[in-house]
Amino acid sequence: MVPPSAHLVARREAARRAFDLSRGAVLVPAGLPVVVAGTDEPYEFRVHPEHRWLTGLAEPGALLAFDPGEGFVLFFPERTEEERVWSGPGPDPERLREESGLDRIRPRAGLTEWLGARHGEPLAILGNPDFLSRFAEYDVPGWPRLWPALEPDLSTRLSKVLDVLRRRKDGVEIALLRRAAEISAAGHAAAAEVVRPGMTERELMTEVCAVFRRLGSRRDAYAPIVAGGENASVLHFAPTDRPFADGDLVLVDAGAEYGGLMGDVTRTLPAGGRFEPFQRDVYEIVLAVEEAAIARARPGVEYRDLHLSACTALAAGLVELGLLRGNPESLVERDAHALFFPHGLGHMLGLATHDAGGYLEGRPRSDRFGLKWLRTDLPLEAGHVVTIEPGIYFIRPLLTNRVWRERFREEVAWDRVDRLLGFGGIRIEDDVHVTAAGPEVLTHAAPKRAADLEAARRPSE
Ligand SMILES: [Mn+2]
Repeated sequence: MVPPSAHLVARREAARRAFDLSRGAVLVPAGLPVVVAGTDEPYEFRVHPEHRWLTGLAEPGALLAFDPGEGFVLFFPERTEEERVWSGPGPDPERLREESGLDRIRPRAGLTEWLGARHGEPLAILGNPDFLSRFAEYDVPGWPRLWPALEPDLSTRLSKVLDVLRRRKDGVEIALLRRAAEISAAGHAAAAEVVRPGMTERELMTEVCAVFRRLGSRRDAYAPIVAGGENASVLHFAPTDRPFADGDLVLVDAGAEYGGLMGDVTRTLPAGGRFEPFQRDVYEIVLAVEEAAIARARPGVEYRDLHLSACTALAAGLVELGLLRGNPESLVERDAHALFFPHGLGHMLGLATHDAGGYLEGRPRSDRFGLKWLRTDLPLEAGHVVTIEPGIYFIRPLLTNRVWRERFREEVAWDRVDRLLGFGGIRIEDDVHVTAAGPEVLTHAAPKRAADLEAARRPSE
């Protein structure tokens, strides 16, 4: 039988080889709880993804340590009597050993000695950098004397090594991502059934997140976006008590976390159960662009090319709608499409919603208006999991900006655009596992064809 921690042993072995250290030491702190200022209440603890990827654990205050001679050691916090009175016994070393597959599990009180024995060696700190300011809370009060010279270049190099390793998801991650995606899709399917005029953004968010919790997700992957009407033109809109009007489109971007892995799904729904003709025209353009990009998400394809093809297809759609004028390729070269689609086509998905490793080494981010918010620029490989999320929005701060209006005087039908400033926006987003056999859409169970969304709407009692 394969032990449940075999994949973690394999990850650490891959990291050990890729670190390629003949001397020196590495610390990977999990992170400490952060207290809300002015209260004695901590924010919900989120373990650093590098610590979780290497250990499978999410124990506040733990540190993974490594040196090429001894290998990996986990230092865990032992609780004081007072902590045991208020918060229970704390982590059990036997459970940590089983879950992580690590042989060396030691109380954190031994960390000072471990560091002292390696004094003078190059040291890298990965994981949560809170160690550098909160070393005393990690039981290393003598840190400033113990380690006067840190090697930031080594830390940067090793952190990039982990970014590269984390790109290709292993079997356990794929299984958890599938489940996170299924749960996320179920929440969106429920939203399509219950959305209606008079319901507020926060009420709809509650319906979606209740499905996530019931299906075993412990928390949301990110702060949910639920936006009715013009609010949907704000890319990261936080839901309010505003009720939906009958003709509103409602953009829902919400995902469940499962086993530390993230789901990330967006659907845009007609609040009244039917798309109006112009809404439907825009919707069909975005959907066709999304499906075409998904179909092309295969090993060897440059994500940036997927993004640029999507931009060209969106520009062609906007020309058809009479909102842009000209040849779609030249419109994209001039970034005119970015007035309506300013963000990137998507991102890597994993232990973080915007996961590590999105840019290939040596590729800088562009400062072009149409590319600067692209989060992914690398050739896709089997085992990558990415989102595909095109959209068309009517974003007031962009579309009323005099500089843009002057620069794109000829390309944009401004009189028509001005009448659409209250439209909001449409985004459609799925999570895609890239495989040699073709794209696996992990979130396929969330309906997205216009007719399916209209049919999903439960009749009002
Ligand atoms: Mn996303």
